Amino acid sequence: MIKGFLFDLDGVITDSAEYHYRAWKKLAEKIDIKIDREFNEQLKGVDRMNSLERILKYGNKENDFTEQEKAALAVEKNDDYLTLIQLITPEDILPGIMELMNKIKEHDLKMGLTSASKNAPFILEKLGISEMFDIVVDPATLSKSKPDPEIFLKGAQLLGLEPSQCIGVEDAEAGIESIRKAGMFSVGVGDEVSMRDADYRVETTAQLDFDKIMAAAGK
Ligand code: B16
Ligand code: MG
Repeated sequence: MIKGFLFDLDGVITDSAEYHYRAWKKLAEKIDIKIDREFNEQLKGVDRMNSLERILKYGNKENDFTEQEKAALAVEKNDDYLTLIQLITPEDILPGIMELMNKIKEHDLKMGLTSASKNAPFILEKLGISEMFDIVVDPATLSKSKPDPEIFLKGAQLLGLEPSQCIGVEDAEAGIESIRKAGMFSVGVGDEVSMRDADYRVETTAQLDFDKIMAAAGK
């Protein structure tokens, strides 16, 4: 029986995925690497340092920087990202998300946040929805990035639930893999190709419907 939902943040609750893309694109251009939206799909859900490594590899520059230089590049990207997310307001909650979260609360189910982003608590504050979450997994406490299941397993544990009692909601390929490996029912938001492994898929968050999701998960 389903007793809780675990939500990804970027690309599911709000479109901060777009800000990550813009900040990475700017940084990549500075070091002569051109990235596009198609490549960006591979960065979604992947933590900061691993995202940088993927960009460097994509530009054949994986051996061009020292660890210290890489750390500085990651800081530069994050500073840009922080500037972009200052402007987030409750109006930036994606369509359908408040309705879904309200239904979850009405049914007395638990709710947790399983975002790889170290900036997630700040964004929840900006969106005005921090208090809706029973738990927020701190990615700094994890040893492995999505697609490893660690973050979703930790989320279930903090909620006091078995993984099989949880539904995970994601927009990233790495995130869906993480949910599935954790042994949870996965809800994917996105196109058919990137969400091909999701147990249940919607094209956009506006189509997220509590009753349909629960029916698909077999309650
Ligand atoms: P930060 P999610 C992920 O968040 C993003 O999808 C990914 O693009 C980003 O690199 C990662 O968080 C780390 O974010 O640099 O803010 O710590 O999708 O898991 O909510
Ligand atoms: Mg995401």
